[in-house]
Amino acid sequence: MSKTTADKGFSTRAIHFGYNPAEHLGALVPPIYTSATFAFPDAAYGARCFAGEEAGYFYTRIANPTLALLESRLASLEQGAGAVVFGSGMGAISATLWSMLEPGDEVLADMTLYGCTFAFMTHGLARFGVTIRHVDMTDPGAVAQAMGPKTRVVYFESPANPNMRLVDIEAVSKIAHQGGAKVVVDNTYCTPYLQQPLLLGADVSVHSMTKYLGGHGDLTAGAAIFADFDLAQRVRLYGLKDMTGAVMSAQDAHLVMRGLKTLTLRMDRHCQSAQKVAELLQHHPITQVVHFPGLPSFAQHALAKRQMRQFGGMVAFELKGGLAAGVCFMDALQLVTRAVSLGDAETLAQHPASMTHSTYTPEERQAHGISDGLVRLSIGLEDIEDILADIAQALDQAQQMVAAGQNVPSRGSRVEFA
Ligand code: 3LM
Repeated sequence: MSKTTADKGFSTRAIHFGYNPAEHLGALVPPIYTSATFAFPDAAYGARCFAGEEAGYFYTRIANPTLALLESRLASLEQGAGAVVFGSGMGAISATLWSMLEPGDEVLADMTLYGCTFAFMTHGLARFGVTIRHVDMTDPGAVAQAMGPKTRVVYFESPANPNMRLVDIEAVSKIAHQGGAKVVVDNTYCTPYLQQPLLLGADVSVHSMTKYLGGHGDLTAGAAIFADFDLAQRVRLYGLKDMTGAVMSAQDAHLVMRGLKTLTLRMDRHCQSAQKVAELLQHHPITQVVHFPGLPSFAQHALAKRQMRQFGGMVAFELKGGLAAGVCFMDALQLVTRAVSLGDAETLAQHPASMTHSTYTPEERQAHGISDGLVRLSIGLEDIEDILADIAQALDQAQQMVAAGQNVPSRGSRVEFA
């Protein structure tokens, strides 16, 4: 029997849920089961496992004790009926959607999606007879208008990567359910600590655990958490087992569970520091616009306060002087690291149009609200004074470049578009 922590607080469950050292020779940290396969006591038992008549472990691509512990912990944290973990966030997204859709079905997706999710839909699913329609989900009325008889899945991120637009999860879930569709929310930016989509009516919450859940930039993993256990089983036995094989390693599951132990502490710090960075950006004369849900000037600030526990660790902004000024800013950074990904201890800066969202054509980016001048920051855990000082000096350099009338980046950097 595991220690009963189901009724305990979020941090307690993130540390203890589903595990009792007394059942594992007293080991404080859960053992890592690296075995790919599991011995059958006799042939009939093996046959029953394959027939789904035995609950035992038999092959890690389907289930593994270390992965199962992480899955139960994630389901507890986001109050789902079940969870499935994957080898990447894209593994989670693709396995989930492969399992929910058939040729002829339609997905309603928000305008702004992470670049590879957009590519999976438009270059992937669309080739297999699924219609993808994009609608501005910041307006729930637009979702109601767009729902059709073939709409099976309503899919969005909130906040959206990279421009931070929010979607009212509760309102859109109601509309989707009225039309007979299921709702999948990418909750990567928030983690289960900041936002709980299933409690707001969504059916599935997907995560790239490569980001805040792992938290240290040293693993690639994904998860899907389900309101309905039967759908979780379908995604495991079809989307994971047969369609993608995107299985997570037990070592990485151990690292994610280590990350979960400090999730609330890290998120509190990411959020506090991001607020300060957003305020610095807002007050700098070179800044054109800052996208951060915690700023009172953010168009959806009221929704953010209602739907999110805090405002997250991601900030996006544009400088006067557009792309050239943004590139100058990025190249002037000394402490902040130029890299894609997010949710790490290190503060990271990247340029969505040429990096994470280069899967969109320039025309698509324009239509989908991803402007060429946008710069994205993932605020890390360094001392806030050091983060602010580095960003301030890089902003000053960009300002000097713009004031000098230069419209090419100072160090000869070039950003090319596909
Ligand atoms: C990035 N994002 O820098 P993996 N959903 C969201 C994401 O942001 C991501 C995924 C899913 C970034 C990765 S870009 C080459 C680097 C909201 C990933 C996919 O498969 O674990 O990478 O997650 O924005």
